[in-house]
Amino acid sequence: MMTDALLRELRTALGEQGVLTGNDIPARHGTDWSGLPPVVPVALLRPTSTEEVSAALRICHAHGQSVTPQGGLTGLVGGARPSDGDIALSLEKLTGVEAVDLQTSTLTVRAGTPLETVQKAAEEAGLFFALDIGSRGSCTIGGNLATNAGGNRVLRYGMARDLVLGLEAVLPDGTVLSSMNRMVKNNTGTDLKQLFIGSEGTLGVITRAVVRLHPRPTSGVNAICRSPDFAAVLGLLNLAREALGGGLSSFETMWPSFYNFVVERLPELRPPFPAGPELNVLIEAAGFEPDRDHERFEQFLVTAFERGFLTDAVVAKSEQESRRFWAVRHAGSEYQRVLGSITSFDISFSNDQLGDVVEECEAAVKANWPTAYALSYGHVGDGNIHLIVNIPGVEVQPRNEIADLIYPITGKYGGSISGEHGIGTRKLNYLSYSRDDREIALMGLLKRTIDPRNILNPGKMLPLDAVAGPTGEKLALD
Ligand code: FAD
Ligand code: LAC
Ligand code: ZN
Repeated sequence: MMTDALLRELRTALGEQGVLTGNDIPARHGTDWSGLPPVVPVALLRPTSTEEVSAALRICHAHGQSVTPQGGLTGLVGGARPSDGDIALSLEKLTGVEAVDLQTSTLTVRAGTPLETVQKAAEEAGLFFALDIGSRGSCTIGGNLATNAGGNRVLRYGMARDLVLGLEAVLPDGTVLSSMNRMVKNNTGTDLKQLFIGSEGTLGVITRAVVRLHPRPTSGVNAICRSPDFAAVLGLLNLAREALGGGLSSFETMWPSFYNFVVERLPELRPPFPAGPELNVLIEAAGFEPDRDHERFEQFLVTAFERGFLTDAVVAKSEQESRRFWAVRHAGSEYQRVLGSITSFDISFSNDQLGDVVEECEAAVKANWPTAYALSYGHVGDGNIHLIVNIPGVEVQPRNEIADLIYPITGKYGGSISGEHGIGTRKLNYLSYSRDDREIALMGLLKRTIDPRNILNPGKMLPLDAVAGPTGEKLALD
């Protein structure tokens, strides 16, 4: 519980501006993009340095006060939404690119910096930061690492995890762990930074990072292709890998359910094809030989057409048109506005299963709610799809019933209940579809070891009973 003494100590450490309470706390700190109702934190901390983050956590730890780390609040699973009685610790004042190093192709950045700022800083230095997601303007690099974000270019450059060389994090008791490594190779024991990447702010607060940059491509081609069925989409993917090689950077697929909804309900996005039964694939290729890259892409399309992998294709003729294609692909971010409350999924599989999975999931939803929308799209190159469900005219969407249809299908195919968005609180009850008892027990043991007072983002990512133990029998080998 927050006491006057705790508040006083925090104000001494962070200054008046660093600790907001009551009506001074901006409403947006109550929740994230999960659609969960807001919970006003008991205080909002806005540290401006690693030392202040450390001081704040040391004080909260001593008082047994729970803390929710917050980045750009674009998370989709409730990870940054405070629980009752939590203090929110926002990284919004810990911003800025500290250095771009051309020799090592690395960039050193503070955790609260928006992703788009990092991308621009790399670009200004003539290099390229490959992580890219639809929320780039608002999400922060710290949040991207805490969630191990995926996005549009995983196919070529990997997840956020693959783009990090060094990390600084503050442990729940205030200890600063600084591994601001710029080396590519460093096999000196357990890679500790990976503990914090993807653990959703439950093991430490990320304060700084060293990220990898890549050479900046000098040519880019974006096209939307129409494929008659999912087998053709897989054929198209294999051919794209073969024909475009390392140049292939995105392979995003929109099933007819998703695409036709955009055509009918969001015509202002000007999708290039009319509604139809085909699948639509947004392909991005980026290279270093502008003339030859375009030629190679054209040849790839011709071969794909000859082999029946596509029936039509539109290649963007300008930057503006490329952006328009991507806006169609990112139309999912408009769905809450158009449909109201939605239930969304972020499931992943080996990519050859996606055709059957989508068919089964959409059919299961329709069988229960014949008028429902079940809209499928996603990162087929990575085996990761998003499914958006809405039952029209129903004010309180039956989220649990919908989840109880989709997650068993995910389990049946041996898939993951989260390809990229994480567990937060939204998916806590379903973790066991993707992780067995021993895995969950080991995660609990890690949490207890690093955060014995359970003050950092408690109740997120791991069910509380897994954190409380016991672990003995569950971890014992047969
Ligand atoms: P927040 O939402 O503030 O926090 C997310 C989690 O990280 C919380 O658990 C929080 O406690 C923790 N956290 C935040 N900062 C820190 C820190 N410094 N240290 C420790 N823990 C921290 N995600 C994808 O993976 N791929 C996509 O393609 C994608 N597209 C999106 C498109 C839209 C339109 C939207 C709204 C979201 C999308 N997302 C996507 C989800 C979201 O943007 C990502 O999860 C993003 O990485 C979250 O960053 P954030 O700064 O907003 O974090
Ligand atoms: C996307 C987000 C929702 O891929 O992950 O659009
Ligand atoms: Zn996604």
